[in-house]
Amino acid sequence: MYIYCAEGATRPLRAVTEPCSMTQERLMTIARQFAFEGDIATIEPLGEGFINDTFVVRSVGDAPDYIMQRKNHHVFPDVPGMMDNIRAVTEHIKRKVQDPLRETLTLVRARDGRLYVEEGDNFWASCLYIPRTVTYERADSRALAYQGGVGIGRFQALLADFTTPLNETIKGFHNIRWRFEQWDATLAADPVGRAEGVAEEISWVEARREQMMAFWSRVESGEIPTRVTHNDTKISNILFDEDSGEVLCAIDLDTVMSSTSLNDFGDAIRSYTNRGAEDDRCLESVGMDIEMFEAYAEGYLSQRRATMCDSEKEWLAFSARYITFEQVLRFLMDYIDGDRYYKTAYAEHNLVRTRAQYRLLQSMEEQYDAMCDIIRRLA
Ligand code: GN1
Ligand code: MG
Repeated sequence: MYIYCAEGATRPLRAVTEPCSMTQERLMTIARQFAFEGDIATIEPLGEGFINDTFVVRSVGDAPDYIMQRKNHHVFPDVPGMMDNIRAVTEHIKRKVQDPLRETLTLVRARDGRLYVEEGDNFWASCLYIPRTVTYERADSRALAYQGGVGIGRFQALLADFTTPLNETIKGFHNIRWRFEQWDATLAADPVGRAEGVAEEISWVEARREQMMAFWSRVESGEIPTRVTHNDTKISNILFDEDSGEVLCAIDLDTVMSSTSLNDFGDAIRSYTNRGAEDDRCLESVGMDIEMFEAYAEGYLSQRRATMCDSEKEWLAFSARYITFEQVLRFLMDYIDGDRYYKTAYAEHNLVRTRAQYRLLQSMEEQYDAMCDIIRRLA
C-alpha cells in the first residue's frame, strides 16, 4: 500500500503521513459520540494501515465490539459521500443474505444520526467488529486465488441489481479518458524535466492509447454496463469465517463507486497473478501465472456467471490488460510529475514500477489467447 494524495493535487504528502498520536482520552471522547451499546472497556489500535487509522473498541460484558476508523480525508475528500455509498451498498446486501450481521459490514451511526463523527479536520466512522473471522495477507496459492474470486464475485452478484449511481469519491478512478487528460497535461508541463529521459516508456503508453480508448468507449456507450465496483480487490480485503473457512464478505468499502465491474476483476488479476513484485527490478521474475488467472476466474465466475451480460464476458480477459496498462500510465505519469501521488522509497521507484508493470502487461498480451479460452470455457 502506498500513501497518496489526490492525483494532480498540490497538497504535500506530509499532510497524509502525519503520525496519528492519540491518547485514550481523546479516543474515548470520539467513541462516546457513536451509538455503541454497553460500556467501553478498551480502545486498541488495529493493523498498520497507511490510509486510515483503525481501532478496535472492546465493550464490557456481552455487548458487541466495534471498529472505529479515522478516515483519511486527503485521500477521500468527500467522506460524507463515501459513507453514504457504503451505507447504500451494505443495506442492499443485508436485504439478500442469510446472516446480515456477518455477510457484510454494519455501519454504526453517531448519536446525532450521522454516519460519521467530525473532530476538527478529521472524520471518524464506525462499524460492528465481526468476531471469529480470518484474513490473509497474500494470495500465494491457487486455492486462495479461487477464494478471492469468490469474495469479489459474490459481492458483485449481490449488487447486480443495484442501479442507483454512487457518489464518485475519487474522480475518474479507472476512466482512461480522464487518465489520458491528466497524462497529456503532465507531459505538456513536464514539471521536473523527466519526460525526455523516458521517451521509450512514453511510447509504450502512446502505442496503446487507441486500443484502450476503444475499450472505454464501450463503457461510455453503455454496451458494457455500469455497476457497483469495490476498487480494492486484494485478498486482505476478503473476510473468511474462522469456523467454516468459507468466504464471508468483502470488506474495506471505502472505494466503492459506480463503473464497469470488469475493473475489479482486472485489478485482482494484475495483483494475484504476478510472479514477481509490483516494483520488481528483476524483469525476468515478472509475468502472469496463467494457473493463478484460471483459479481466480473460476472463483469469480462461479458467483458472477448468472448476472453477467455477454459484453462483460467478452471483455473480461481484456480487463486485466486494461487495468495493468492504466497502472503503467499512472506510475509513469507520477514519475514525470515528480512523484507526488505514490509514496516512493527511492528516486527511481515509480520508474521501476512502470517497467515491472509493463513487463506484466506484455506477459498478458502474449498469453491473451489462452486467457480468452479459459474465460470462454468457464463463462
Ligand atoms: C493504491 O493503496 P492501495 O494498494 O490499496 C491505489 C490503486 C493502485 C495501487 C497500486 C486510491 O492502492 O489504485 O492500483 O495503489 N489506490 C488509490 O499498488 O489510488
Ligand atoms: Mg485500499
